[in-house]
Amino acid sequence: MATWDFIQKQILLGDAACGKSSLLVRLTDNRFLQHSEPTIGVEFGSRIVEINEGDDAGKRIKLQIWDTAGQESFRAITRSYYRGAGGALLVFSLTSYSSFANCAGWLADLRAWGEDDLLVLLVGNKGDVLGEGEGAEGGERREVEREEAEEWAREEGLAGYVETSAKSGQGVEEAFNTLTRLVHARAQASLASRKKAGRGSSSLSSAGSSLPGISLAKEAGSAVGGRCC
Ligand SMILES: Nc1nc2c(ncn2[C@@H]2O[C@H](COP(=O)(O)OP(=O)(O)OP(=O)(O)O)[C@@H](O)[C@H]2O)c(=O)[nH]1
Ligand SMILES: [Mg+2]
Repeated sequence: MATWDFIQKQILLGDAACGKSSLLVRLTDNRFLQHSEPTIGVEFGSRIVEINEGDDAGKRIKLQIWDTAGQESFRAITRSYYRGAGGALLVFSLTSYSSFANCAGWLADLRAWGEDDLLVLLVGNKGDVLGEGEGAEGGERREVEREEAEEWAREEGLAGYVETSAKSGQGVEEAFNTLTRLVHARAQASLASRKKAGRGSSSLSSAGSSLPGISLAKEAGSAVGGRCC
């Protein structure tokens, strides 16, 4: 039976048709849907990520991923899922400049409705259609240069920028793993400083509500301790 030591919530957001659901399906099922349907409201996926360094090396994080609809008409619903997320993958398509330009609006939304210390990873998807990298098919023009995306991510203080292909799988694991480990490290640092300030133990009993994206340690669905992520 699958066990985990920590739980973390992440959200996927960005313009319609940039490939959010395809990234999730690639991560959770390792397959690609050529004709993926637009998401209605929100969908959910889950995956275990192992921590590879630091004090918690070898421990497992159960990642809960909420995949939101890019269509404007669902905005009120999808915003309600931002709460409690420790990480967000802000996705655009490398073949659509407008989907990149719209990331500013998505980020403003996240800042208005998400947790204060939410970590955001910028993701440029559909790398395979550019004729670059492993599994690339070519045929479409790159409309967003890597440098521009990296610079914007830096200016906005985001956790970083990665390029992916849900079709070939390139960069997908890296994107989710990177964000998960960064959120975990930040949560642990925050926990340590709270403990130092003498407020650690009491705030841990509220199942992750005190720190974004984290919750009590669990084993096979039942709480086994009071440790936070
Ligand atoms: N070539 C290529 N096509 C992709 C990739 N990711 C997604 N697509 C295609 O792009 C279309 C939209 O993908 P979705 O994953 O449904 O997009 P979405 O962002 O979830 O869209 P909404 O749910 O409407 O917000 C589908 O036809 C996918 O097959 C990719 O990495 N490469
Ligand atoms: Mg979708």
